[in-house]
Amino acid sequence: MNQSFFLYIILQLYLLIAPCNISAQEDYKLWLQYKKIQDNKIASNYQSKIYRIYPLGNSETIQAATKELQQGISGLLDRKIALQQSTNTENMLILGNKSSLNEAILKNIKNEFDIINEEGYIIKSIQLKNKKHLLITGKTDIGVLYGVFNFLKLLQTNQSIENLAITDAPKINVRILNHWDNLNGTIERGYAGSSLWNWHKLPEFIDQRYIDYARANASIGINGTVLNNVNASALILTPQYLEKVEALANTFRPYGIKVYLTARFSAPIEIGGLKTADPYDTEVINWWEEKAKEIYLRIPDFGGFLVKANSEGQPGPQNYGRNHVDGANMLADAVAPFGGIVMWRAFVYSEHDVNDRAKQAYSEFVPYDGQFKKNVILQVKNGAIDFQPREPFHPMFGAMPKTPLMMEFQITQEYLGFSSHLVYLPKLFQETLESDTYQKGKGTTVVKIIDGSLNNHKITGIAGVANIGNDINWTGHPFAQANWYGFGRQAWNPYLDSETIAEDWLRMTFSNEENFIKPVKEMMLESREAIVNYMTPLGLHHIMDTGHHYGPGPWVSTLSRPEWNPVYYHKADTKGIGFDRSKTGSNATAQYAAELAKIFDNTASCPEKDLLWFHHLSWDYKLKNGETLWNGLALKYQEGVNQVEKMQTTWDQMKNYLDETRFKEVQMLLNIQRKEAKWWRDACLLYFQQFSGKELPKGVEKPTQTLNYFQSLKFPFAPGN
Ligand code: GCV
Repeated sequence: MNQSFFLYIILQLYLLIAPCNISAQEDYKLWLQYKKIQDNKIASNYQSKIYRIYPLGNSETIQAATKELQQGISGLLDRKIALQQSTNTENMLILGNKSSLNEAILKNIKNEFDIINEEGYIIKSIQLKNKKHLLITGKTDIGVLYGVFNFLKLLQTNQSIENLAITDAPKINVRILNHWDNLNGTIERGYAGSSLWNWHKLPEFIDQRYIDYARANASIGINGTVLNNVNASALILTPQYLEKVEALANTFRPYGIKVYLTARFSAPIEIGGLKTADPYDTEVINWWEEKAKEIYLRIPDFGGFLVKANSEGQPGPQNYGRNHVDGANMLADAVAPFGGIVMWRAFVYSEHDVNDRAKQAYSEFVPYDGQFKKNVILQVKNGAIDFQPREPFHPMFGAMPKTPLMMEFQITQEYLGFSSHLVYLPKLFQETLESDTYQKGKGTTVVKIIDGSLNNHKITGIAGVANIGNDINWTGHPFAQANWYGFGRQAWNPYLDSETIAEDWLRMTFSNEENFIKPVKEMMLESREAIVNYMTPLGLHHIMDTGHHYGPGPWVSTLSRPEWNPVYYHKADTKGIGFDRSKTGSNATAQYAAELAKIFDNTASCPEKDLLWFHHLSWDYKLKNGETLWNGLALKYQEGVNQVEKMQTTWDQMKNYLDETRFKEVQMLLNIQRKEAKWWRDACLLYFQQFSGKELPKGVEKPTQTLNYFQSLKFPFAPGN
């Protein structure tokens, strides 16, 4: 082979591989793309205002902040940016915490430090000896790092950097991801590959992904991570694993991320050799105290424990005749000397309790209001069943004023199409946060309980069950990255509008072109309602197939626990459909404030989106638009399918704004979504039709298969199970 032919072959091979690689890297970079700014006017304006970086201090966090600025600016402005330790030249980017600032710099600050907290930041245009500079500061180095990411966001989203005077601080203290990762590398309800944590190679091998994970989280203000599944293995608390946890904690620390672990309640027996895990037993108490000491010796800023106890077969204090307060307080005492907290989950329901499952957590926990130690926070899922496409807010949020409650959202899409469906979850999160509990009259929304402002709680928190795995794009679906991003932004500021977040994410991840932003943002904002429509419209819930939760299964009725069966939830019969939770039924409505109970109890005032959650209604019941319930339900299912088709049309028009691979990826995924939306529509309508005995209304497409066919489908290896 002559040399030029050889080079030609190499070039062809490169061209074949290169586009995929570039795009794979783009997927990997999440919203931290730092692509060259396309608009020359904007770019040259930034060029003229940013000369060099002047970092004050040399902590690992300041080093990370400096490096991020260098990386960001060199990408966005397509030039290297050097460091310089002086302000003799104009347009320096000065970064450092409050104590590192000299008098001259401090003179530029008014009351900004008084209005931010320890994690807050200030970005300000300042003058020193008549020279203009930009200052990024905070009370702590972490605040500075947050400021840097937010300054870069300004550039990424093409905002003005003229006369800047920005202050911002998180409204929630514990902004945390819950990984449901198992030590064997699998992830419960994980749809983006295996666990990111390579326990086998830790502690020696620090994967670059751990650092990029920390960068991504810091960029949106996430400051904690629970590394392992709430269905916990006690082994994580053994020295063999704690050494690995320590390595991760050291990696995340410069980015302000604290590590937490789940605590298996029976660990004193399983790894401690004790005969009991009774929280009243002195040996057990000592064991946990010693374990806490051992952990804090390795990880001085260890965050604390997350516990799932006496729920779905997990051990807990009730195994010993004790209660949740006894269990939580015992662990809280163990970590209190080190400043640790206990996040105790309220996700409990029992097969032995004949009451409506939606009522059980409230009944169990509300009587304990005010009895938990100061460093305990109850972690409550957004709704009373389990992360459904739509649930009314969990009544516990309105009922425990003396106890700090933290929100648990699910970012991974267990019940929302796994990582095949495009669903923008911040819309769902916002709906819950904005719900009015009426705890102290109108306007006492869930968000005011979560941020501690209503009842003056010091510990506040929001947790998101992570959707992150070792897929190249981290989350399985390129748009699922928006759910990770959005969760972080809402955890930082739970009052933020999901539309603003979607727009920022699109600009940072894909493009600043208005013709791209507008339609794709609309598509994202509508996507949550679309999935509700094609899966569980009008308040239906928990009608997915068994075990793996993939696809429809409203017919499932044979599981050992009644409340695991979809028939328990929809209660379809010849008379009608829906779960009567009003005062004529399970009376779950009574767990809400009286004003709200009244609204939910009455079919005329109950929001139609929650109708069948609270009421069992006849197939002929008249909806607000004049349609019968049967026709309305069928039309909603069809609307969901139509919405997905509209999403496809929108996406197909976006080709020119995107790299080929990401464009195609989303296109293929939307195809799956349309197919599965139809599957949901057809399977559910054929099944419910057996009870309604009615024809499908005009406008609803004929089913593609028979009910028998849909019932015969099996998915033995569905992911995440
Ligand atoms: C971690 C649901 C999920 C389980 C999950 C549980 C929980 O039941 O299906 O996989 O277990 O919620 O939140 O504890």
